[in-house]
Amino acid sequence: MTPSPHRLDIAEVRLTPILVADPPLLNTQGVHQPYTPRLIVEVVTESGATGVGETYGDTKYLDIAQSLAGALIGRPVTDLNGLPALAAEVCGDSSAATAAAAVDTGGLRGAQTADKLRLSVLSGFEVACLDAWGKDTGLPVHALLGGRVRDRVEYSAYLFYRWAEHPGGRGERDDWGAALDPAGVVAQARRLADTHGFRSFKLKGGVFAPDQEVAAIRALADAFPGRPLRLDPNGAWSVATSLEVADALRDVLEYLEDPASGTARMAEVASATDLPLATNMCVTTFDEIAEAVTRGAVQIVLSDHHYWGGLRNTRELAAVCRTFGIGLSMHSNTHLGISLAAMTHVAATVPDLHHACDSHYPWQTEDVLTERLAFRDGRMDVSDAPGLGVELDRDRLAALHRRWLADDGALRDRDDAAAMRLADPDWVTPAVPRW
Ligand code: GKR
Ligand code: MG
Repeated sequence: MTPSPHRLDIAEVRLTPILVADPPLLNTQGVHQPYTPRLIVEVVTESGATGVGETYGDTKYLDIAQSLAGALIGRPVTDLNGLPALAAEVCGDSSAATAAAAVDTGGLRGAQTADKLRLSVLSGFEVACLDAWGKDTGLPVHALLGGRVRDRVEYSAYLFYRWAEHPGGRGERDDWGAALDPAGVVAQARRLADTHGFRSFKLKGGVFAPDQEVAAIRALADAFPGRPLRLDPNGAWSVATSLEVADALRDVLEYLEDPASGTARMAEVASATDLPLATNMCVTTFDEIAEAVTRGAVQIVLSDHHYWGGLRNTRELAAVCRTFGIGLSMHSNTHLGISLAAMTHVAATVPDLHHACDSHYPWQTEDVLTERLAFRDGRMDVSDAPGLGVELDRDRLAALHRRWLADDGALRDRDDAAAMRLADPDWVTPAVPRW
């Protein structure tokens, strides 16, 4: 007799948009708002397992998530290969998904297309399905991805120029103070290293004139000799400026991240320097790989399971990178512990992970988990607990959702330029190249 298949059908999908406190971190487009939108996805199986996922919470992502949530009911939680087609079918012509290609002013992730939006939403559902599947079977997510090849995943300290507080004293105040010069950047790096044990440092650049950011990296190199350093101006520089910075820092940088905007400019820079270039802007979908590889535009791709449509696509990206001798690491945007756990599970399964992964997590003082995740010696232990190995704290989730409900809509979409205008009313999103 044929055994009946263990289908694990999805009985319910819950979507909870939240607003999470975010410090006044500066980037080339402006400053972070006091609260940032995230979406928590819960997938409940008929067997009673609940899986959690996390992704962007801006309105354009929420619209897509709502369409997808309804379509998942009654489908097997294990049918991950069916998710992209389902998403295209139910969201393909929704107005949010048809956003024309345009520069994404919030995420600093290069051109934004309907596909990219959909994949980012899909990633939250894929992670929730994997978590539910793991919880039902008692297997960790990394096992569902083929098993871990390392026990711990290394992360880097993510340094930001920042203000002590948000304009007008809005939002929560922390005790980090301002970091607006080399001494401030070094002090921030030291505190992050002392607290979390990070060994690599990435500075978010594109905020001040390049010579000031070169000075900050030099100060870091003096303070932390021999440690891997990176600088990321999010495409704010011209080819000539990128080459000047590459030349000034080639002895201390592990890589230069998105110095110039777009594959063509990156290729020009790459052809004239031997400093490796990394990107989370010009290669963020499979469609963008061929041109970048053909033109030799990037040497390291910074994967991000939100961008690439989930953990399994991240592994496929890793295989493509391996094929072409391109290095792999991980990009991060503002995120909570669910995404950090997901990042850690997939990173644990990728053999050729060449650099410490980025994570914004230390800047997020609020979370929706019962227990905050902790870096040890700059690393996250890979959990062997069922699923992602994290538990939702419903009271915390409800509190952050109440904040979202109470908002008049002003903060429900990330807009770093709008936040900057509260300090500088004449601020407009700078055109690239800015320098
Ligand atoms: O949060 O300000 C920020 C970052 O600039 C983020 O938006 C970028 O996506 O961290 C990212 C990056 O590496 O480009
Ligand atoms: Mg970047």
